[in-house]
Amino acid sequence: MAEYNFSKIRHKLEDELTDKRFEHTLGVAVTARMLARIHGADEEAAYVAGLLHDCAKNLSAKDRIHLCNKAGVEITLLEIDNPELLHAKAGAILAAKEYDIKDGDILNAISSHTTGRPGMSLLEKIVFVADYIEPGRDERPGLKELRTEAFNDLNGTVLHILDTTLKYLGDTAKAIDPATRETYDYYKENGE
Ligand code: DGI
Ligand code: FE
Ligand code: FE
Repeated sequence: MAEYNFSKIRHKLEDELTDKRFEHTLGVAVTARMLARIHGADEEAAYVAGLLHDCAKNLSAKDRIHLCNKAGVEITLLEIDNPELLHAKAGAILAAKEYDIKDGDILNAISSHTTGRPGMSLLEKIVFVADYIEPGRDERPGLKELRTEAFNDLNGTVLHILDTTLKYLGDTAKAIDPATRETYDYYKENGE
């Protein structure tokens, strides 16, 4: 028997998310699965992590903060001011609690998918990249090139996405999470 009940997870997500977010979720899951095949990661883990990466997207800021506090997950003042960021950490908690995910690598991939983090695992990079390039995305800069690069050079793609995100955040005067900056610096310095 397969390790994960994909259709049960999909149905629950369909109930929890808006139609648009659910479509995005399916796009990320399939993209993550293809990237996993190309780059030699576990395809089922990538698919499940892709499905669940935005599972907390419909929660209120209050509920996200509450979930993190209850689980003992540290949150920063910047995250409280920009609770959009917290759907990643809250998502990992929800995935463990509501979707019975025990694999720490999958939970990390959900938790790090918005800002990235220094020293990401292969699976984490795959979900981080898939979130940006899935076929339903049309609003983000550099997509055409990144979609090709992602299948050739995953580490380069991570760096380019972070570079673009930092520029975008600078343009919109949104607060830059230190995690986004640290992840960029790390991949610029280390390459992988
Ligand atoms: O949840 P998605 O829309 O699929 O994508 P995501 O999890 O990458 O979240 C995207 C949002 O996160 C986007 O509006 C930019 C924002 N974001 C990413 N890094 C930072 C950030 N927002 C702030 N304030 N600071 C960051 O460093
Ligand atoms: Fe997200
Ligand atoms: Fe997403």
